[in-house]
Amino acid sequence: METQGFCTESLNALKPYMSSRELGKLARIRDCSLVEWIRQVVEHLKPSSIFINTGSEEDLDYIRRRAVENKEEYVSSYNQLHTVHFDGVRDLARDRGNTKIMTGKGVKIPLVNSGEREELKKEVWEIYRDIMRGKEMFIGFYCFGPRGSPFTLYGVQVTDSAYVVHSENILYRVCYDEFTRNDRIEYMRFLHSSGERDENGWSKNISKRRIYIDPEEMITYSVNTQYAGNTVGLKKLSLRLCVYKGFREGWLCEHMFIIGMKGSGDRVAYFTGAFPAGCGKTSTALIADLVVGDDLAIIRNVDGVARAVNPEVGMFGIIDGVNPVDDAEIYKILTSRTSEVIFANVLYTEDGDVWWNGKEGAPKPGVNYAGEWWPGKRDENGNPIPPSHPNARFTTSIFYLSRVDPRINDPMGVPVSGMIFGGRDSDTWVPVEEAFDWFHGIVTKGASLESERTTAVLGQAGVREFNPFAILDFLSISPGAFIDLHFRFARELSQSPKVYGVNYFLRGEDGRFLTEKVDKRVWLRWMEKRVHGELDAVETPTGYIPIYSDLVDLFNKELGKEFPESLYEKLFTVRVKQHLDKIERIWRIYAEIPDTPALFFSILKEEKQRLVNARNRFGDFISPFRLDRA
Ligand code: SPV
Ligand code: MN
Repeated sequence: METQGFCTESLNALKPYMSSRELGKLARIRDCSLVEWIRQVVEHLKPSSIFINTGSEEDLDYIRRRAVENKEEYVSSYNQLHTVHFDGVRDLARDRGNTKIMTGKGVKIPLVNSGEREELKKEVWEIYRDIMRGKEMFIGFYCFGPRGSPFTLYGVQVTDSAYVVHSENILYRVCYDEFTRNDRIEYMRFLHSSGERDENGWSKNISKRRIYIDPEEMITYSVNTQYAGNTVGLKKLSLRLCVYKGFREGWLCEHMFIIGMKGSGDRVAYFTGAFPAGCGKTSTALIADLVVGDDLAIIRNVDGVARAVNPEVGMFGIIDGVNPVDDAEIYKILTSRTSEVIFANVLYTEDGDVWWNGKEGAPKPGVNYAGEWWPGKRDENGNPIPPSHPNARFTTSIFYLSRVDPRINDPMGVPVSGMIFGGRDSDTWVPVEEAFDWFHGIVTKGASLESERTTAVLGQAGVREFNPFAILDFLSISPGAFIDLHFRFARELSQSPKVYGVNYFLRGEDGRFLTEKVDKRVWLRWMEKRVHGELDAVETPTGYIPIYSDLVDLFNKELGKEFPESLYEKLFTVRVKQHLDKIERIWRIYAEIPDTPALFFSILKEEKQRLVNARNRFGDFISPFRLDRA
């Protein structure tokens, strides 16, 4: 009997691979070029069966069950909604070296790992040949943004990993229905296979791990890997596609959280924030009054206003160190009976419990990211193997957060009052500083972002890694072009967001941190008042900083803490030499990037001149008390 559906020919060819029930689900998809692409993929990868995820409760349950049956996830004996996944001991993080942007012949992108499209395609396609033999293929349809929003992108995931689809069912809105209603949606395609897996369930052929991203065709290829940053298409693979699409169309796709800070009355100011890994991004998001997103933001110009949506509805967060005192809310979610959580690379104990570094009680023997584990276990070099990995993660819904902002579902997003950039910096940036204007902020805060890689030795400044906009790993265009995009974007706005630099990692002469974790709330509160024009500021050569008396008030109101004058002076001293050295480093990097806009260099040059002038007048360390109010 002929198959019924919009795309009969492709569907007929798929018949041998899927049950009539699943074929029926696929037949409702209106875009025939998508169904035809699926046919081509299926005929090449040769899965033994295909499952279509419509997002129904039944389908979501089926995916959860298959993840367990495939030994991709292990269920906690204390909570059926908690499962543990292991990526494999050599597959615990993003693979920078094997992640490449596919480009045309001879095209090189500065600071971005890339390769020629046709060559890479040929290579990865060869690896894919017959790779799903004996395996089930899962196909999921997702929205990358709120339903019915002009911001939203769409994505189709094709994978042999139930864990990947399970993760996506938590992290994104399942939008099968949009694909059955509309044949004109533009969508991203994510093709993934874990490849052959060993007795631990880990991907075997790590030497053939590839993550290739084709921004022109909006397709990503990922193979022989399981770590979500490499496999979950809508997470970081989509980010590169989104950056590229935004670049072409004149809007921003950012590696940023979106938070709200409340002011007097029912006033709320929204901020987006970019921080390299381990610099306080998640903790800032969670300390805010309202959370719209914790990792990604799509920002567009709507009637002259920059507005942001979070394309996600879940969190893929670092679990290492999450404890009941410092991270009470996340801890509660991760130990709640009613929350659905996938734990990755934690310890799965012999009694079926989940344990990570930070969890109450001592770890019992069990299985962890490196196989069987017992207290005191060492690796072949004699180094102790921790019970849970430092990059162990949790995947859970953002809606469990008590401070989630209902406007996360607003198709028009939230207006952005400020953009925050923060890095791990022991000696240069002050705790909070407002840029003179958008262009100054983009150049000296966003594009100049650096972060120290190691802080293991007290007092010793670590190696600084350049990470513009905290997005270097996810750029599909030149950093110069990305800066230019930010310039262009703001020129069309009636008012650009303010730009802030923050630094939670300033150290004193004794090597100790000068600020406490909770102080973030004060810096955020100050920003909220600044964007409403409520507070004056002190003008330094690098931007506007808080006035001492305002911080005394804020520390008192917000945290019930004293804020000594001496601490203010230490925190907000302008460290001229450190700033000049930084400008030197940043200048040298961009001097090698041909498409860096001329405006970038002139703004940096002006900053340098202001610092030199100030040094001539005040010396190398300038107390904020010596500077004038703006
Ligand atoms: C990050 O590293 O920025 C993450 C985790 O959010 S990953 O998915 O690996 O990118
Ligand atoms: Mn991230």
